[in-house]
Amino acid sequence: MKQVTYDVLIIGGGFAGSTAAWHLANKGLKILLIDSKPWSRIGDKPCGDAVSKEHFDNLGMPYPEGEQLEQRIEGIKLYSPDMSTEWTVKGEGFEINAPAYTQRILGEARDRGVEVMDMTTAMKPILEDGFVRGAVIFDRRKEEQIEVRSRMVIEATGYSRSFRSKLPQEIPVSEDMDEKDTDIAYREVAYTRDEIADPGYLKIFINQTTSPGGYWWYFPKGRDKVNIGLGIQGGMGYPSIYTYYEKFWKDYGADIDRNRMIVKGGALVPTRRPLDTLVWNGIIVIGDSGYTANPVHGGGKGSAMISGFCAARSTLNAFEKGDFSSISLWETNICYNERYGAKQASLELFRRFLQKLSDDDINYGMRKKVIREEDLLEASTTGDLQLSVADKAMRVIAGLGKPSLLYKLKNVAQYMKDVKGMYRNYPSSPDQLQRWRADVKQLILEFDKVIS
Ligand code: FDA
Ligand code: PGT
Repeated sequence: MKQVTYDVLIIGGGFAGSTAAWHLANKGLKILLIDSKPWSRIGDKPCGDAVSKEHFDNLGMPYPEGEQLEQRIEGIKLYSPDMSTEWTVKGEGFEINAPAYTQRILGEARDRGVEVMDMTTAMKPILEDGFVRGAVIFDRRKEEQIEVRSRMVIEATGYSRSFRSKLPQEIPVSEDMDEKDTDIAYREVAYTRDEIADPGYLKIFINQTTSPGGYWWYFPKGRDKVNIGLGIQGGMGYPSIYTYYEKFWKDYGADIDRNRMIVKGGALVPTRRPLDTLVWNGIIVIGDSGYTANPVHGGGKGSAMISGFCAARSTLNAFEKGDFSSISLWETNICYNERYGAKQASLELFRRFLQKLSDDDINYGMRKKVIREEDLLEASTTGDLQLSVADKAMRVIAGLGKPSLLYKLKNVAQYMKDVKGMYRNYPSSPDQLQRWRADVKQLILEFDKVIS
């Protein structure tokens, strides 16, 4: 078999992998990025395509422009199940053309020296002395297997987790997930018959009947094009996602012309805290494969970028030290958890709570502003649901007269705070991981009992 050697092998060129490549390019390392897709389809995966502007600012990444940008976003409108309450959350963002933007980022990385092989799949890891030392890959253009030896592998295979799932179980980054910690999501992008009235706003419709454990969305891509779809919780034995789509699409997007469809498709969204560790000897896992999406709204492109940035930073440091062990790469976890992971843990609990609410609870909660829109924004931006908010909510709920899951809100806020505290005390080295992980699991078990 042909053998080649690189410093870094990046597997997957989606938002996570291409961001890592972009930040690593031109830094004196020999880098290979591979993706199973042909170049023209890189970045093309089922997605709502909405990304907050802040992520680009925080990471020094270029804004989408030209064909990469389909609509500037000014905020999100959130609708209660009975449609009687509309909340508006202000915030700048972009509705992007994901393939165009991803190919731009990857193209810039390639221009600055990163080698890119499309139509090439990582088949299996090369493992030696407990270290990941590369991968056997298959190049579909030349129909040949190649052994790629590298000091480091950055695993960015998306929700398929197709590389890290082949690692032995004793390597912590092989950790699997519970299907209930996912949403199954499906979307169509199509032209509309009428002009969209306020294309600057993303619309999110919460309804446990039409999208149990998730929501419907209507994300404009200009005045006459829209990305419309829904998520439902995985592992619950619900009917297929298509059944829901076919049954309810007219409730949310009556104006779409399905004869003028541009693209359709579905995929999984992880809705949990990140992998307990994103690194092990010789490997960093990023993006959906590392469960980096936001547990409450399912958006994962911004946090995939954060994880790519953190991976690049610690990879550069590892090369400076000449040490690719889990201890050396550990700072990836610290970097990611500080920037997003701790908030995810807190929002995982919030998500578990929200998914148990009935439509009546949500109608009531939104109408009476048990939580106000700014509190929801604050919670989904920082992961903090203030206890003062929960206190106020208790006073509102006191007038409710019937027992409700909403009564548990104060407990929920406390647990969210506690789990964030645990992430603030994230282990400083791998040897403390097992203990910490057991504590986090214990807290989640306890929380589930409280809200059951
Ligand atoms: P991504 O899946 O993009 O990339 C992985 C890449 O790895 C792919 O290109 C694949 O071909 C490649 N690959 C996999 N295995 C390989 C192998 N063995 N060898 C070589 N290549 C391999 N997020 C958001 O921010 N805003 C939104 O509006 C939405 N909406 C939304 C809707 C729907 C329907 C879904 C399913 C998801 C969303 N998300 C979202 C989530 C978002 O799409 C997701 O979090 C990111 O795209 C994840 O980016 P990654 O780079 O991690 O994976
Ligand atoms: C309830 C479980 C839901 C499970 C998930 C469903 C999966 C569906 C499929 C995924 C579709 C993805 C849509 C992505 C939307 C992007 C939203 C967005 O960009 O949000 C911004 C940015 O957040 P960020 O975390 O990326 O960045 C933070 C910061 O900018 C950078 O540090 C923030 O805006 C919001 O968060 C608005 C709130 C959205 C809430 C979604 C609905 C939740 C349901 C709430 C019910 C409330 C009821 C209360 C009653 C008490």
